[in-house]
Amino acid sequence: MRRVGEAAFSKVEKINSELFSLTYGAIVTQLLKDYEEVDATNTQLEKMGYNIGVRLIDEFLAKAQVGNCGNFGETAEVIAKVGFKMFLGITAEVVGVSEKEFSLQLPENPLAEFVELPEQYGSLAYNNMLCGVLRGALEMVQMRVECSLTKDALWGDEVTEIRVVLKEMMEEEYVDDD
Ligand code: MYR
Repeated sequence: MRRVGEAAFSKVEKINSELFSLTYGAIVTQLLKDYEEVDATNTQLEKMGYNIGVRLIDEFLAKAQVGNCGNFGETAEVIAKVGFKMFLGITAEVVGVSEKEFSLQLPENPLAEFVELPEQYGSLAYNNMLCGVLRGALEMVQMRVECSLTKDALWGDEVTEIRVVLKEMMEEEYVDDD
């Protein structure tokens, strides 16, 4: 039996996780075909993620009801424990926190179930869409960040890891009707 509130949060549980992973794989495969090289595919995955992130933040803020975080470490915990749970059904570990940086480690990764990278795609940042999602979502709450995939289980690392670096706290834009 599921606990109310826990499962109801997770979009991923609404679709079969195998289908989710296969669908993401199909997107990556199509990008590799279209862009014909790994670097351009990595860039495109990040951009697609960014476009998702700028939209997904509204749902996150509406459902998660989190207040303003006091520091970047708190932001990291909110993303790791609430954001990842809400959209991917997993939680991440926060490591290497400082005033302007943190890393998120994913012990498991629903995007990459059953995936193995062929040798010629060794430098493919398969999970780069997640970096873009974080960049897009955080930009909408006035944090301009750079995100990079620093480790990936698909590269033989023990975990998949995303490094997030805060570049700037952006000024909120006010529209003056007068
Ligand atoms: C704050 O620091 O004021 C709180 C803002 C938290 C922003 C959280 C963004 C959540 C993005 C979820 C990403 C899920 C990735 C799959």
